[in-house]
Amino acid sequence: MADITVTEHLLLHQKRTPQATGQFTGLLYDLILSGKSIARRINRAGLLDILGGTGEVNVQGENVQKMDVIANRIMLYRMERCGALCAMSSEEEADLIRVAPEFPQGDYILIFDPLDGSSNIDVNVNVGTIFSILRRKGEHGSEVTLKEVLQPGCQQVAAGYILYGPSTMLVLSTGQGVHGFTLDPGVGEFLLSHPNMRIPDVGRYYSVNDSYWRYWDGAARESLEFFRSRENYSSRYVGALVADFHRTLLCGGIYMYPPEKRKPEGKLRMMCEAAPLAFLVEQAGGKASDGYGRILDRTPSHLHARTPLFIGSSQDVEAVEKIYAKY
Ligand code: AHM
Ligand code: MG
Repeated sequence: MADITVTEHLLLHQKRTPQATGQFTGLLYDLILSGKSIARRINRAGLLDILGGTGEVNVQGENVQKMDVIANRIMLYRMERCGALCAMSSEEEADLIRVAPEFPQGDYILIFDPLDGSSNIDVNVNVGTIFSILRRKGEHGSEVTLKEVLQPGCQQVAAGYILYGPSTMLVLSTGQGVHGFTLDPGVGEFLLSHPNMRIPDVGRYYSVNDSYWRYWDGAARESLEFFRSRENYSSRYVGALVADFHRTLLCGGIYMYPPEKRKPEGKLRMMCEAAPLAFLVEQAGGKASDGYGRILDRTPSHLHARTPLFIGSSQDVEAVEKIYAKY
């Protein structure tokens, strides 16, 4: 089979979708380029002075890693110049970033976690960039309002992630299935390696940080017991959502980050983590829930809103929802 590059795939998709414009394809192209730049640095992490923390604490109250800052800068620099965006929101930035007037303005909004799982980077374990793309509702060229950005996940026009693992992978959906591309470092291109990804209806692995058990309510504890007591289920937890999600997508199963007494909203961010992965999982035939309902139906109250997350194989997520319904 001839190698299909992600650019060829996008152009083919653009031809098949009448509403797809060159602007959107250009946006993805620059996003992919940003991912390649981040991958290049991460691949040499132990050789460059990019390991460890900066000593700062971000808007989320978490320690900022040097590589968080680098990945965030790469994304902001390139994407502000791409011509397709009017605004961006990053996990590392407190406020909405409006594209400066000296750059061409587009109609899309980019939400991203520049480096998910960054506490793993010092130990050379997978990390990734998660992104979500929305279309603005306001008039082209006018100042974007926060309300335009706070859209429910079902309105995303595209979502995906770049996983920096043993190989670098791009997993992307523009609403027509999920497709995976692997970076061929020799060619310098992402090549289509996983067309039409589908998640099994029922899984093999459950993935949760059960050291927080003592902070959980009855529903979360019962959910863990449900999977723990089943035959053929094994446990896996990387501690980088993007990596745990990737395994769940390929092998089936469930990833859980329930609410806790200390964190009633859970830990994960709705806009830059839960919603884009929920979009992908549904496109692949799976489900994503906050325990009580579909993640993609929730409208975030603010840019950094958090949510509990149960995501993966449809039957596994349904089992958790049944447990939550009793409480
Ligand atoms: P980050 O985006 O700052 O890296 O934080 C989110 C990460 C997720 O990737 C991961 O699943 C989770 O935090 C792990 O949290 P915990 O250490 O509480 O298990
Ligand atoms: Mg994250």
